[in-house]
Amino acid sequence: MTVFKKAEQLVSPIAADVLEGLSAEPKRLPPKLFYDAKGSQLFEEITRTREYYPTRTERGILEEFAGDIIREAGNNLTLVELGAGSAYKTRVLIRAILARQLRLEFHPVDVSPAALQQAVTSLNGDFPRLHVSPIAADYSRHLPDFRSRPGRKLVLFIGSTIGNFEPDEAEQFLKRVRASLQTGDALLLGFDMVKDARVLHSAYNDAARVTAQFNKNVLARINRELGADFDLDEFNHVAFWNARKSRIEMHLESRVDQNVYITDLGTNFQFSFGERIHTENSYKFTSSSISRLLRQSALRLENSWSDPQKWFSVVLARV
Ligand code: AVJ
Repeated sequence: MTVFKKAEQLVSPIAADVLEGLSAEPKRLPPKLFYDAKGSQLFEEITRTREYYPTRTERGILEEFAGDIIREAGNNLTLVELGAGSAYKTRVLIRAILARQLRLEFHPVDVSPAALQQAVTSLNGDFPRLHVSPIAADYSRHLPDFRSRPGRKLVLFIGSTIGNFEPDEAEQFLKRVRASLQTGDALLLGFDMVKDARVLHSAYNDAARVTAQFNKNVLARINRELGADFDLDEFNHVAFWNARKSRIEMHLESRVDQNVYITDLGTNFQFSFGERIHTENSYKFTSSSISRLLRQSALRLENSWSDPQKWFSVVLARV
């Protein structure tokens, strides 16, 4: 396994992000902090709620159109996936590729060596003609250079993860991905689309309150990893559709005036009644905002596939 990693760290790797975010005005915490073991499990649980449509909608599109998508992508593919993603969605694409070529090299790129190891073990067992070469890296900071590797690259960035980036960050990120590829290589991107505000609202305010638990888990994680004393009952889960910015916002709102001490930072943080910590933006797209983003990133939009309600789009872009 190729591992890109800084030297041994004495403090928790989340310390700097927490200090910076909670010292900012307004307070914020980056959404990548959601995904410790517990948070990843809660996200999986969210995808199974009745209200959260994106995962099952994208899965349906991939199941229906995998053959078309792979034919469009080209011959002699080498597959790269940024972020663990749901192994199931990747499997659908791997199966479609192996129906057209004898062997496939697959590079999952993820920060978590544990997630990568799991992917290697299960995929190798199920696809004898697949060779998995995992790359442990934080792809938002460091992208491996794929230009020297053989075959036409198909880079997967599915699950609408791109929706977590600010519009200018999404553009910078796609430009960097493009720079790690060669002319003729392809990207497969998943975009959650703008739709009825009630549908969007419910997806982030499920009745079983799994999303609320997922949001609050970031505080539980800070308690566990940095020795903080957040009382999860003293914060409300707040999620709403911001139409002007075309995004769902998630926040944690303090129910009282309170102080929280974080031992590993040696610092007290003050929260007033009603004060919010901004924990996530999940941007929603239109066909024109997708076209604009790809154009600005110097990528060619080659084809796209949707569900009948047009709630989600899977887009093939060409370098
Ligand atoms: C994994 C970023 C696509 O934005 O819908 C789910 C994360 N947050 N419920 C999304 C999430 C709240 C999810 N993404």
